Amino acid sequence: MTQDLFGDMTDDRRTGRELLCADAVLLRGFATQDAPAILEAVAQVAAQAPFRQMTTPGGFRMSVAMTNCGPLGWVTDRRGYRYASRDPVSDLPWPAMPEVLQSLAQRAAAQAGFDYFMPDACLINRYEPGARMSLHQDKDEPDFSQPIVSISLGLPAIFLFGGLRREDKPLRMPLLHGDAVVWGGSARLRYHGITPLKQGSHPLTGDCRVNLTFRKAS
Ligand code: MD6
Ligand code: FE
Repeated sequence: MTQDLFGDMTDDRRTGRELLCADAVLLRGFATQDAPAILEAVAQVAAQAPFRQMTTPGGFRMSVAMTNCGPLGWVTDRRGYRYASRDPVSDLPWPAMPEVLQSLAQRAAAQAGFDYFMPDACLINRYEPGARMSLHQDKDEPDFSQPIVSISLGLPAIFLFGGLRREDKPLRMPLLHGDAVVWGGSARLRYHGITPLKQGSHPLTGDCRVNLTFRKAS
């Protein structure tokens, strides 16, 4: 783990900590060491619950392919956005959240000042070149006092980090392989998105970006 490499040094720049805004922290390289194990866990999840492009309530097919693990998974279809305990494709429960993922999310949250984070939902997003995520708020969870932990692997992406109103001009922040973002509190309902992924190749993921977001959804 990155913080162990730096021993007792707590200087923010050395530990790769950047404050995006109040209550949103970027932990550069937090997951780099664990990336092979994380990607192995993602492959195991996807073997049981394959990546699929879901449909928005408005009838559009998302460019990002998604799957989930843990007791709850985020889904969208013509009926709306929600959390569900079963994969609608197979009607089976989502795969259990692998320990390596659970522990990673808890450690990232604790680094950002959220102790005792117990995620019960892990949404896994896979972006191929051209895939994007338009500006949105994460508001399908019942308790906005709980943070969200986001891990980026593979190809880099530009994260759009807006305000509490859709019209607020977003910051553009590159998210690189191994980066973690933890946000909560006053940042929890900020609009955010991902610009269309650029072509490229990453040694661990090939031509894609994988993003994991951990939430308490019950
Ligand atoms: C992504 N992330 O990074 C999309 N949502 O691919 C999100 O939509 C997101 O990174 C809530 C909190 C953190 C995130
Ligand atoms: Fe989001």
